[in-house]
Amino acid sequence: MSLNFTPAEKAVHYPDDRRFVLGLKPDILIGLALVFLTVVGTSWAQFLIFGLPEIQSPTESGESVGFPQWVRLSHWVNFFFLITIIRSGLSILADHPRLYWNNGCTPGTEWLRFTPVKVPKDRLWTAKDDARYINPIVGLPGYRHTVGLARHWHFIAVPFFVLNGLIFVVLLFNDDHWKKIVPATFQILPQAWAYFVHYATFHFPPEPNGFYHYNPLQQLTYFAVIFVLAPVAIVSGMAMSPAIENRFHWLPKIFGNRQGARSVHFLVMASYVIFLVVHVGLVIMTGLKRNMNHITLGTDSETSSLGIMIGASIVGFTILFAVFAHWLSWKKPRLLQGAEATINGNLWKFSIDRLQPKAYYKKEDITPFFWPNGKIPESRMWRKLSETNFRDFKLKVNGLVDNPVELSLEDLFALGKEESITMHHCIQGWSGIAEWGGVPLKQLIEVVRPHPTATTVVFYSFGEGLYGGVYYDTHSLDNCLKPGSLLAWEMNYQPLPVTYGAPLRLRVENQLGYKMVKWVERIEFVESHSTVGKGFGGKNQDDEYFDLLANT
Ligand SMILES: Nc1nc2c(c(=O)[nH]1)N[C@H]1C(S)=C(S)[C@@H](COP(=O)(O)O)O[C@H]1N2
Ligand SMILES: [Mo]
Repeated sequence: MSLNFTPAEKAVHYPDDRRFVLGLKPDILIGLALVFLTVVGTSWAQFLIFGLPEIQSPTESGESVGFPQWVRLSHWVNFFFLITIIRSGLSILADHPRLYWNNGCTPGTEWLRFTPVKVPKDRLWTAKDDARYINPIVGLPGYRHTVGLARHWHFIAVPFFVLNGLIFVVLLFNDDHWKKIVPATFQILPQAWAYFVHYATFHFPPEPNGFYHYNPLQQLTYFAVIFVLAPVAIVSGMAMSPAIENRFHWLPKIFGNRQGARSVHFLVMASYVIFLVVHVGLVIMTGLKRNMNHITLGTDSETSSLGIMIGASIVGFTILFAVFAHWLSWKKPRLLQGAEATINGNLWKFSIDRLQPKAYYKKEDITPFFWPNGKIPESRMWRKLSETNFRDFKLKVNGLVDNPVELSLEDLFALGKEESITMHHCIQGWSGIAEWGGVPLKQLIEVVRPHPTATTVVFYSFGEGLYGGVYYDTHSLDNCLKPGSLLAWEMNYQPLPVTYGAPLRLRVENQLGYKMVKWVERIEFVESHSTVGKGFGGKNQDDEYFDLLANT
């Protein structure tokens, strides 16, 4: 399928520089190599000195035999959604191809990066400049800077993945089937090690028939995938949401901080991929026919090829779906945007969007680095204003209000100032903590007195969006009235620098960064976002299919 990118789209999505590199911090690489060598070396030492450890034949009984229908079904449903989640996750990751353990995402401190680029210090290098290309066969939808659509796939698949997992776990404990997966005694550990020594020294251990028992290492692994990887994926994912992070500070702290949660989320994905490769490898090597009959038909036949055929069809379906998803992403992106708004947008609107952000960061938490984003305005008007330090700047506030006003910076200063230290969450994945000082939107709203019909506030920028046209975004009146919603002229106790949005930039906490318009020119109160721009609630929503509500 040809995508016929316009030159502007090609520059964003299919740039000339499509190199992929994997940069792991040397000390982490050495650490990983040491762990690997120690474990495998110990296995070899044991084998060479004492011989292969003895494998006990399983003695437990009373387990449920075979693979009931719900196990087989949820296994394949899980496979399907896992693939979708991993592929879309990789596309999201490529939009900020660096992983850190610090909140400020200082370039150079990443423990893992997927870009050859060293962030230049002598010129403006925005987070959008930093996004990387990912092959659309690997990522969904792939290419470069497709985070809006990638998130739709990710978040549409997640509820199904979680629901399927919950149903599986409930049914697991509904009868004796859990005994097949949950280890009953610590005795399993030495036996799992015995199996590991076999594999690590290239000996095939005697494999029990999985229809009746798993081998101890296999059992432990399945247990960990279900009861460790999945919950950690869910919790670390939730910890990245600005609305959740702002209210439940302890959640990202489980992982050190918000970037720790992001790193762990990645490590879970990597573990899933490693599991998938080893799992499929062992399924093939330990009797493909029989194993496939177990997991598709629920029979223990050694001869029938039907299981393989069904399994291959499911894999084929997953591949076909990937082709369909590619088509949908590029030909019907609004459909995806709409589906996400219907499924998750509504869910957020009535749950986490209602949370009140709490200000819990202190001056010491301010990060030494803060990625910039967006295009500095190029209009003559803004340049002229900026050259004279915005002396002649007048913020126009109008629309459905009783008292439309035009306010100079002096007028705004006189309205009162509030400070807040908050974490900024960019949709691309990076974060930063800064102090913002400015007039609370609440104050401004009291001055202009919106009509009862005004539910939405539009913030227009002097600057343009990625593909040209005025940058703007909209917020519900409710969110503008929340604590921390400011029109800021101060950043980290200094006048707001041009790069970060002078003369005024918006702060509305609980939302992602793209909702925080920089270089604000005017404000308008309207009945609905659908009458502004292309009608999707903001420049990025119009042009890049981002979400109207950005709580996650
Ligand atoms: N006018 C304008 N405002 C904008 C943007 C932009 O492109 N143009 N980018 C948004 C995005 S995606 C982010 S993450 C933040 C970045 O703010 P910062 O540069 O202070 O980090 O600004 C937001 N406001
Ligand atoms: Mo952003």
